[in-house]
Amino acid sequence: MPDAIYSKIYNQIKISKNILLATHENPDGDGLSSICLMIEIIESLNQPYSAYCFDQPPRQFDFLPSVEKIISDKTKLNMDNFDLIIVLDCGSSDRTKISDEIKNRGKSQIVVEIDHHPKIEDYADMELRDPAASSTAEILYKFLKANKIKISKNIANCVLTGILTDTANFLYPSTSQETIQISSEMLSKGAKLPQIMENTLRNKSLNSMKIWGKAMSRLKINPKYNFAFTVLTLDDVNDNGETANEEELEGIAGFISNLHNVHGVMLLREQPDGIIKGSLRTSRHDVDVSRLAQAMGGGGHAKSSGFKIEGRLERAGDGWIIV
Ligand SMILES: [Mn+2]
Repeated sequence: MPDAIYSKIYNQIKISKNILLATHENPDGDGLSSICLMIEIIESLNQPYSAYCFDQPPRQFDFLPSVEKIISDKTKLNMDNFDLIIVLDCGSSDRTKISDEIKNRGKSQIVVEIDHHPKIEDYADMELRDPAASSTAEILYKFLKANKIKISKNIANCVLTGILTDTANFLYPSTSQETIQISSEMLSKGAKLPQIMENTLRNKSLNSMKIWGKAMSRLKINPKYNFAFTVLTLDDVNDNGETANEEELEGIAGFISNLHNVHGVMLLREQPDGIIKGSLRTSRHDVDVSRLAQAMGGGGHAKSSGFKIEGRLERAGDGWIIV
């Protein structure tokens, strides 16, 4: 990445009068850490800003600095007031749920995109993208270094949380030597590893453990494609009158990708709005599940991607069909 883009974006932040930070719907640890890290930078510059996410951050991320400042009520934003919009960790602008406002922006409004997903859409005026980076947090680390911004304890916590959650604690092949080096440096800067682990990994309720169990017990391997499949219906998720949060269910596909000797895994999960969410994972270097996700109208990374389709899941013999 040429160094100029780092300072160009930093200068734009410094000269802007009102900044909007945004990340994707159903926010994950990387998207939220990236927003919180940018808040640290912007507050230290005393710049006015707002932070927006379509869905409220899951409570497990309450430990992130300033996460309570992220608003989910779009009516509280006057989009015309922002002269700089920074979109973090979004493969496409649709995932911000303010893509109309972004695409139809005024002439004096600048959009900056900072992301590690492969490029599928050109909507930003300035783009800081590195698909080889483990996480958006890892890209922001380089942004901090290039601009000689002091890494406080809060910032170190954000970088480490983003890296750990997006690599499943260094499990995914996106983990590079540099990822580990950066993480080690964040520990020396005061990042609280036990607190991050406690909140992001050891956070499962009894109810969500049982749901995970259901997904495991239904696993089947399709011998033709050597691909493993499983499903979760709405009834499975709401069984005990308790609903597991998105983040708790999100990890299931990652876990079943530990299955030995398959090309990949797919989890189909019914959502309350009549949509089925498909999550694809592979731990093989020679398989790119994002191509399958794209064929289904979705997207994502080579090792971790997803799609959404309308419908419901119904039992058919010893399998399942989408109706
Ligand atoms: Mn990410």
